[in-house]
Amino acid sequence: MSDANSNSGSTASVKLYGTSICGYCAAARRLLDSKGVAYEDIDVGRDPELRRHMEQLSGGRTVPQIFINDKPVGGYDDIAALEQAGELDKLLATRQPDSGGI
Ligand SMILES: N[C@@H](CCC(=O)N[C@@H](CS)C(=O)NCC(=O)O)C(=O)O
Repeated sequence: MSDANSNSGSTASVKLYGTSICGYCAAARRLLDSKGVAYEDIDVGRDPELRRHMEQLSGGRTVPQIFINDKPVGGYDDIAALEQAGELDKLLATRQPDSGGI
């Protein structure tokens, strides 16, 4: 059982690291919302240490950074490209394998 996400059945674990004042974050949230997917919205706007953690995990320096099943998939442009390629739904439908925790 996870404290961060409670996956119901067949959906992926999704995390969005972002801020409240970022247009790309808003666009990413809109896209995820349009998919009806639950995600953890982690505000790094007032927490430089958390932002550094995000950068280390993702390898990206901008917000948002999105993770699907703990894999960094990039920012808004990246999930929009996945959507255009018809790949986003597949990723979102993939349930997180039991990772044993990281
Ligand atoms: N291509 C990126 C662009 C993201 C981006 O430029 N985000 C801005 C905030 S809206 C950012 O992080 N700028 C650098 C910074 O704030 O340090 C995406 O689609 O996510």
